[in-house]
Amino acid sequence: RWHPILGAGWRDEEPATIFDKLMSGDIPATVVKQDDKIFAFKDINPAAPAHVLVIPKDRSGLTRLGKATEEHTEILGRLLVAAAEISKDKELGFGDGARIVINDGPDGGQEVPHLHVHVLGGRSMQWPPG
Ligand code: DGP
Repeated sequence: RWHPILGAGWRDEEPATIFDKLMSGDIPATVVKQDDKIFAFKDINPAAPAHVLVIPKDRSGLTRLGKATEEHTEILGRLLVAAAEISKDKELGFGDGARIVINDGPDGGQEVPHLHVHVLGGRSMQWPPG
């Protein structure tokens, strides 16, 4: 199946989400970082002074973290390394440290079925989360 960003060989039985439209530029987004595998952008509804989402460009099989298998090991590492770099970016409003969150499925509060890593910062976080 052909994908506007990923080209041939893309596979996923799950329907596209709004994140595909952000990646293609159909819906504007403030892009923070991207490479061949990952895409990072500012959350439209920030829950902290700095709030960035990091997603895999190819969400094949990864509509949620709970679907991850051994084959996703590399992309999961890439997402966390990107989150680590973003969390140190003072120009984005991050201080010393951040809250890195993955909401997984209905009980986790996930709304968009395309795996995404929340990178939240710029204020002191509380525990436990709500
Ligand atoms: P979650 O609840 O974990 O599925 O988080 C989904 C996040 O996606 C939520 O914090 C808001 C963000 N989001 C949803 N639609 C858009 C959009 O059109 N643009 C941007 N930048 N973020 C979006």
